[in-house]
Amino acid sequence: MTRTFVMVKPDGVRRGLVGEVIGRLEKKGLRLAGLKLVVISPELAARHYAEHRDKPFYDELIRFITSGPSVPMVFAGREAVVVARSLIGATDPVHALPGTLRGDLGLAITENLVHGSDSQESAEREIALYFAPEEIV
Ligand SMILES: Nc1nc2c(ncn2[C@@H]2O[C@H](COP(=O)(O)OP(=O)(O)O)[C@@H](O)[C@H]2O)c(=O)[nH]1
Ligand SMILES: [Mg+2]
Repeated sequence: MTRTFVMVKPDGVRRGLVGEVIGRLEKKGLRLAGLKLVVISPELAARHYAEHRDKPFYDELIRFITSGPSVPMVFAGREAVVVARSLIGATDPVHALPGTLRGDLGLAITENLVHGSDSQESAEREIALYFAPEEIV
């Protein structure tokens, strides 16, 4: 049993797609183990996306991710990191396959609905950024 970090980004919250994202992950069999609604500060955004600091899209990404409430979550289950990434789909919704969240529900690359950790190490780092241990059940 492993856990992963998933977050509905501000576009997903604005569009009323929180329930859709949670529903798909739950129906697959992942268990919701932590959830909150937060407006991410620029400081937290910079820590979350530190790996992208030098990318041309960084400033736009930080502006977007701090632009309104997000829904950070922890999901647990068998191979949770891989399963969540596969349900989310490719980074660019143009290439995300139908049946995935990004493939079915959007077209923009920065505003691509949902974040999912890309490895077990990233998952533990990201969970710790958003949740205190007692907030995960
Ligand atoms: N505008 C723009 N945004 C990007 C690009 N690549 C990634 N992003 C944004 O930055 C986030 C983080 O990128 P990355 O870790 O590579 O993708 P993810 O793990 O699939 O979310 C993505 O989810 C997008 O919101 C890009 O080439 N252009
Ligand atoms: Mg990533």
